[in-house]
Amino acid sequence: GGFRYYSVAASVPHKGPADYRLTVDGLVDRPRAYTLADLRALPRTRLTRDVQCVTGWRVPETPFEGVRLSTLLDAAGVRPTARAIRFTCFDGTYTESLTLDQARRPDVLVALRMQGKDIGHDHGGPVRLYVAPMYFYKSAKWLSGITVSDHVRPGYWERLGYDVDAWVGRSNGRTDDPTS
Ligand SMILES: Nc1nc2c(c(=O)[nH]1)N[C@H]1C(S)=C(S)[C@@H](COP(=O)(O)O)O[C@H]1N2
Ligand SMILES: [Mo]
Repeated sequence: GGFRYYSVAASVPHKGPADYRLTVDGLVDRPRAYTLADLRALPRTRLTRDVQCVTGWRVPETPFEGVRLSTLLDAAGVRPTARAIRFTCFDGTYTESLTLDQARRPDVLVALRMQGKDIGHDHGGPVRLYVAPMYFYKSAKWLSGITVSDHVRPGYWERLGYDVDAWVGRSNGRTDDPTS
């Protein structure tokens, strides 16, 4: 459907309702591990935007559905010294980052559905991050950890040169023209 399958890990375990967990920890008052059922019980947000990979491919008007990251952060009680979020994945390798202000945007989701279906394994299911206003490398697949911290630690591709602030059209040397 226009997507390319990307994984920096050679193989990724499959996880589902029985063994999936998403931990929220770090500079929070109430650390927690969510099951898939816990996440599915929370209020949902639906967003339809173009998906844009920094290498040029793009999938127009892709619906995503999930829980706002800000909902999980509010539930955890973010401490005043917090400035950033680090995301980890159960592929054991990929990481991502956001500033706390970016993470609180209403268009940043802990996504459970994509293209009208539960997110399949290849697209990072059962749960991936979805950072709608940024290039798709920010949208970490197989999300397993959200750690609140006092500084941004650049993620996997960011240590290899991609911009940490990955706004579509305004980063990585790109213009607003999706074909350029
Ligand atoms: N865990 C993990 N998440 C990841 C990646 C990855 O290699 N591993 N690749 C990123 C990049 S560069 C892109 S373009 C998208 C690709 O998502 P897709 O495989 O669903 O098309 O996932 C992002 N999230
Ligand atoms: Mo990408």
